[in-house]
Amino acid sequence: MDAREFFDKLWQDYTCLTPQAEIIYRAFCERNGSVRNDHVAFRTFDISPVNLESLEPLLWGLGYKRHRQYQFKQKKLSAWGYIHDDAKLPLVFFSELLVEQLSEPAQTIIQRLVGNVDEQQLKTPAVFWSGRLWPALSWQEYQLLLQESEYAAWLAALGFHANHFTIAVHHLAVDNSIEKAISVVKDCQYPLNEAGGEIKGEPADFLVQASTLADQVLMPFADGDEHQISTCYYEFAQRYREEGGQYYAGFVAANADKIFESTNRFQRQGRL
Ligand code: OOG
Ligand code: NI
Repeated sequence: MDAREFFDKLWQDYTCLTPQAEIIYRAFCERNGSVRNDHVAFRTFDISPVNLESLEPLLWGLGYKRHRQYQFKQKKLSAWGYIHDDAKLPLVFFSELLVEQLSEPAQTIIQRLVGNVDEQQLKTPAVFWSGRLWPALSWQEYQLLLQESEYAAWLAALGFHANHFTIAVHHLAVDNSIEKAISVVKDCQYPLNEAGGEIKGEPADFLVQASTLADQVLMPFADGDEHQISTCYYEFAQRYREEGGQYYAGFVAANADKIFESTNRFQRQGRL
């Protein structure tokens, strides 16, 4: 599978879970002619065989290489940014949850889930849209994870998907500032992630970002109940050129820390 096919398939899976992305994408296409994807993000647990180090060779196979590492102490996450020689291809942000830092009960749940993974399924890049590779957890287990790590609950319930795609605002013909991009999203009537303010970062960071709040889906849990949970969101990134004239190709940990909150459904309920 080449990188283009990879991102086409990834987008299909992502928009199934995230109908807002298709609608917002179309609105931007209509106004700007074409829309480029700045980056996609993936989430995983730092437990073999699904940890970042085990899965990233699949990214090497697509032509990506490691760029820079990021740490999120409070969220108990570690991440890498990846770049490709073909500048037309999106960047990749791949994070993993440091499971040992969670409570024993949370660790036990996650170990059980990961124990169900069939390693055969981790051999092709299709794993990145393979969804849950373990049985549904109970609503009670979901709640336990949610109390400690919203990321853990999201990943346990949904499994592997692109967590988001990102419109490269700096490449847009018309809506080429984060403010203009935000106004298009508001016209589509999708709520934005307001954690840390609508706009994350400053031009001095070479990257300013905004994101929607994740869509919601009715998800069946192991005990037979169905509950609304957050799926995925859409992001908007405006990059600035560095001294050499090239666009900044990294991420900004302080921004990312707030972007992660886009899947936090308590924000939607005005409780965050
Ligand atoms: C990733 C959040 C960070 C960025 O652009 O800084 C991020 C996630 O929610 O998994 O995407
Ligand atoms: Ni992002």
